[in-house]
Amino acid sequence: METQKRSKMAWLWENMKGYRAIYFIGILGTIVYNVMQLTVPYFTQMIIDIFLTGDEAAANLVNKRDLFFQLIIAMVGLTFLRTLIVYLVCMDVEHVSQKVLYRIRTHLFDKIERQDMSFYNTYRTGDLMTRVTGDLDAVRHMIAWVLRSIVESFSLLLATTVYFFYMDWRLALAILAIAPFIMVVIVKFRNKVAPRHKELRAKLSLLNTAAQENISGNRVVKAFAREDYEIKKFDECSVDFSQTNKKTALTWISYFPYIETFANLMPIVLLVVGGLFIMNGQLTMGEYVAFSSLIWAVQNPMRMLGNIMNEFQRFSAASEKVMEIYYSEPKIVDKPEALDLPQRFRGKVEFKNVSFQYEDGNMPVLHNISFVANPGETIAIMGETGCGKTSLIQLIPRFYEPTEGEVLVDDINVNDMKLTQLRKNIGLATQDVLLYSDTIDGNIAYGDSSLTKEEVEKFAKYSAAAKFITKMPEGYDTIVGERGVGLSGGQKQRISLARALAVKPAILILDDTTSAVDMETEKQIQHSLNELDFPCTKIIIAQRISTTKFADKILIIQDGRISESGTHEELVAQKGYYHSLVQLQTGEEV
Ligand code: DGT
Ligand code: MG
Repeated sequence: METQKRSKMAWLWENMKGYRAIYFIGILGTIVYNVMQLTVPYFTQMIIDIFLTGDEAAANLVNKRDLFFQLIIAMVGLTFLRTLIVYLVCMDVEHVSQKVLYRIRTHLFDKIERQDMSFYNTYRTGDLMTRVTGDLDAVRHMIAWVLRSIVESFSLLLATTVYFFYMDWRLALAILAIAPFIMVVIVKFRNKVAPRHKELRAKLSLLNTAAQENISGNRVVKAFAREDYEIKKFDECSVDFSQTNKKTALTWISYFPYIETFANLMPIVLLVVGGLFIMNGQLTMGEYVAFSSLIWAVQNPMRMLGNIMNEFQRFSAASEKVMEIYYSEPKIVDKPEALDLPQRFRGKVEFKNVSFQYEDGNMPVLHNISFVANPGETIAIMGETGCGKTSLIQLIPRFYEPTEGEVLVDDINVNDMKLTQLRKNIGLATQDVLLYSDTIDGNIAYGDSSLTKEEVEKFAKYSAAAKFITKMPEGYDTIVGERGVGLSGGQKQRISLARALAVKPAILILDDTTSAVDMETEKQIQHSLNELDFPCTKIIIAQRISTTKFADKILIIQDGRISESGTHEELVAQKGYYHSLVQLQTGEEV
């Protein structure tokens, strides 16, 4: 999709904005220190030719003593300078790579955070975690190591080639004639290793997903005593990953001998051809030594290329995954012409012929739903499990958009509102309660951190949570663990209710929020919901008649359709589903 439009390197380049100049200096430094590698052999060649082997060697040693020492000092000095440059270059590229990593990571998190509900249905947590950790590191490695190594190899190779040709072009040609063979091997290797890295990356994601799901689902595992089963399953993922890893490494190893053989042919060619040239007087001994001491500078880049190719393919596989998220866009966003509605909403909610189907589902879950909740009214929604209640209420804050029909709040289509303004007016207590690893106080004040302690306590009272909170050793400062470990289901529900109330919403939506609390507590909650000190429309999904009885309107949903609607008395009189519920729950004939 979008990912394909921009090449990986262009994407990387784009993200290096602001650091390109200093990265470029690093690359320049890389070229400099590699070219400097030639200085030692160059001076060695001079020393040998002037002071050791030439006809005037003995005389030069006496007459040109100064030159001798100058050459030695220059060699040592340049070596130190070179080391310093290498150090600075490493610092430089590391700095840039960390900055770019930080930039991309922040962008990714931002993207993930702003995604739609459907995004979270598509991507698994473990996979997303892999993208922001392992995959991103491969991107960083590209900047810190791969690119620099490419420049390093090529500049060294190029400088040496030039120097070789400068000394003796025929010998240079003879040695470098081997290079194309190595190139062919490298290209073959690349084609082989690219799919391996894709596979490896997918396996890592599976491994991380398995770990993540087991850690967060540990209670289910324990409850079913499935530890051994899960350990075995994880082990399989782990073995699979390590085997793929081994296969990837073996791919390189299988090509390595060819490259080594060709690379090792170079000194042999030098020995044979160079030897002949010396015998013919075409080559000085100093030049031969220079060739010989620089042969590694041709061999090494050739050897390195395989490694570089390997890392390049790793980057390629990883960056594809990172870019997918990087360029992902939530589908549910503010329209350009979205209305600005900064005032508090009145709280009218209306569904007009709404039908809805999940994008990844194959059947509509809601059919032609129409109802109105006037400001301040209480609407109860009931129905069998899976009939579409949660799906219905999720359309109000526009977590999903209807496939047909309209959802209106204060007579305006929610699609025409700004998401933050719409959602700020809605207090939602979801069916699956998730509390953050924070204090109870922090959890209740999640939607409005400016809340005073007194207000937090007031909302805890509204949701009948104050009593059990004050009984806790640290009261409102008690930290509730990850996912609220340490609290009962009903306690969590009540904190979640307080959290929804604390934003003083114009529309309060409760999805089965009192299902786990006892009848008595529920009654208290009911009472305080009627006594709220701010106007509020309530849409309450519940299973108990005691909760829904006093609603202004009760909607019965069956298979995604409203089958009955009216007040308690009206529905009882209809003698339909609601009537049978009443009989079932009260045990009385009504
Ligand atoms: P509950 O909470 O058990 O009382 O059931 P409801 O009434 O809240 O059911 P709901 O709205 O969660 O699900 C209605 C149908 O939609 C059910 O067949 C499952 C399906 N469904 C729910 N969430 C998703 C989803 O994210 N994707 C897809 N494809 N289907 C979903
Ligand atoms: Mg539900």
